[in-house]
Amino acid sequence: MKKQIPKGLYAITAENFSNGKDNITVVKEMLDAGIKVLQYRDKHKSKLEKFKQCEAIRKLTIDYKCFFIINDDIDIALTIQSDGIHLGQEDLPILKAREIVGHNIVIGISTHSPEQVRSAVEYGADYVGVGPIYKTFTKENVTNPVGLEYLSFCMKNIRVPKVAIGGIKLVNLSEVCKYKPENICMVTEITSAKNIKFKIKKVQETIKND
Ligand code: TZP
Ligand code: MG
Repeated sequence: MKKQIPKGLYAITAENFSNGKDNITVVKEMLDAGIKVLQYRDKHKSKLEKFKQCEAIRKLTIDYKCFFIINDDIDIALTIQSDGIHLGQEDLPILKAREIVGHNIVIGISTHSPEQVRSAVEYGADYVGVGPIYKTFTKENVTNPVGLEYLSFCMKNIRVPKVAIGGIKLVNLSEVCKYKPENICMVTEITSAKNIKFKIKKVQETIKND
């Protein structure tokens, strides 16, 4: 059976926004708090540093039964056998990525417009990122916010799982939940929280109750 991204909260590493903690420390806290979908994203480290962190995280995510996705690095994803790979609009085309990873690794694609999301599905994306919903300072060269309107379009027209992302915080989570995306992604709201476990608990409660 083909792997599927579990529904719910989707966390992403962001070492620059982690109160001085390294990715491994933050990931351990996230896993202890019950995170079931995690993406490794690091735009500054060398390939070797990323590989070492991903190798350690792969072991942890297996122990904690957490779905593990790697951003950008298909070679690392294949080497450590992650559950998924996440690509942007300027990465390898989906068909080429699929030729490399096959069907045992899920492919997720960031999308920012109806054209992009339709094309992502047509070429076989297993899930799509939908965002940035709100303004965010976490990602460099990020596109302008697409708003809840684009999320609404995707919910009505796109059959693969939708991951809402970008500027989502505990304070605006309820309005995103109204659209019922399969996944909600928060980066800095979690990585920079003083108490990651408490923050995840609050987020999970809000997702469940909405
Ligand atoms: N892709 C689109 S927005 C974003 C990424 C990686 C960053 C979202 O970060 P935050 O801190 O949840 O706004
Ligand atoms: Mg990328």
